[in-house]
Amino acid sequence: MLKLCGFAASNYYNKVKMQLMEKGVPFAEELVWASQKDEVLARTPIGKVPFIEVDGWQLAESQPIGEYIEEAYPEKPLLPRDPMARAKVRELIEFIELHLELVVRRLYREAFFGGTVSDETKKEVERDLAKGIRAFRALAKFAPFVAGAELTLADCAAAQHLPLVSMATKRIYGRDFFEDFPQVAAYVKAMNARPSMQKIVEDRKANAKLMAEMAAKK
Ligand SMILES: N[C@@H](CCC(=O)N[C@@H](CS)C(=O)NCC(=O)O)C(=O)O
Repeated sequence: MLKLCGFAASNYYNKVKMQLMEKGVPFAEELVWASQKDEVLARTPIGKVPFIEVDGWQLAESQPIGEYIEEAYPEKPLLPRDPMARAKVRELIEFIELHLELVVRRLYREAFFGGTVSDETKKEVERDLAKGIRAFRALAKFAPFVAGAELTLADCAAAQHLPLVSMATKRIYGRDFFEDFPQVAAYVKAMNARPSMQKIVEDRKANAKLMAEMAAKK
């Protein structure tokens, strides 16, 4: 059986988990923390999660993992058949991850982990996020799903990453950078009502609690 490895507070882990649940693919989970320890690097070459293990293979990076799952489990596809429609879904994922999530990630240390981020970084993130949000606005459909009428892999990514943009910008700048793009909050609410997301949110909370307990013991 396919094994999903990582931790439930990870948005990239949950991107894959949502895909598996939405498709009804049976899977097991193993709690693995991101790490540079040899035993972790032996399973995921840059020490990041998620990775999957299947039939003796290990595969890292959520996007190739997602593409593998689509090909290995073609029932209930989360990529459209039409080549351009498929490419547009992948384009949205790239924009959400490269130009929103990876930009806002630079704030997480202060927004979520009790650290600090320099004023210079905050200014750079503000500038880069404005560009990323403008691009995302031009691409996102919310009709009702992020790429159009059907649930796709782009929703598995968007449902995890978009709330982080709102949460982190609220904490760092005192305002949600999506505040004048109300379709985002309505979309996140609708996605959170799906059984897959309810399970993800429940597991994420339990994992975050475990992380807090571990941090308190250090
Ligand atoms: N591009 C990677 C990103 C994965 C990622 O950044 N995972 C985080 C957890 S959400 C991680 O492992 N961080 C540890 C690190 O950066 O060393 C993917 O799509 O899987």
